[in-house]
Amino acid sequence: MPFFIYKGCSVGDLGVDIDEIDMINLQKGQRIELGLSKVSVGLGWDPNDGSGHAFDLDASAFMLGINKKLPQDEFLVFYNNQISIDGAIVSSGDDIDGTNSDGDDETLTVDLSKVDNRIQEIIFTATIYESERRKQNFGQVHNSYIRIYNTDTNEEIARYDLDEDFSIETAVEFGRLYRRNGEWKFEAIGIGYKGGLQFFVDKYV
Ligand SMILES: [Ca+2]
Ligand SMILES: [Ca+2]
Repeated sequence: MPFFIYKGCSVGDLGVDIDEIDMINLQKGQRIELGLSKVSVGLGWDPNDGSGHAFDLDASAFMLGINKKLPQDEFLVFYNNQISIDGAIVSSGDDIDGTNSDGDDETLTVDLSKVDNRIQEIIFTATIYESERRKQNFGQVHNSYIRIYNTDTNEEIARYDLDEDFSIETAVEFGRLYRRNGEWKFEAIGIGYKGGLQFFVDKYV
């Protein structure tokens, strides 16, 4: 089943032109043992205060099996599927312009105790919707960031400031939760791309 990555009835390009991969060093490869059962990924940004299109950033989660692919489509949590089939990841919903909050505008909450046994890792991404058609990149989106934190204590585990660390990119593979010896760990990935959600769909579906 092909993914329906468009919102509503809008039609634009898919932004699949991946011609450059930019790796940064900040926190890259940082690994942490979580020792907790609930974590949240927050994506925040300021609305466009100038003319032109709204900034519509999207947080997504790809839940992967041992072959690094989704076992089934419903293990992708994104704007058109706001809960994973096992109920482990729930999205707060799609903010289309960054006006939801002065903090996190979109949140993915993960209950690790509910994750399906087939899932070995969970990849988190941030992308700009229709970035190519709207001629946008993270550098234009003030105070844009993605972070992961302990849901119960609000203690931050890792964070990237997207407008500074990925200023010329439009998609970021933020990090991954993965199982090791029955424990969940987190690794910051921090790789930016010029593309959209379709790039990650092509990679993991
Ligand atoms: Ca959004
Ligand atoms: Ca905001």
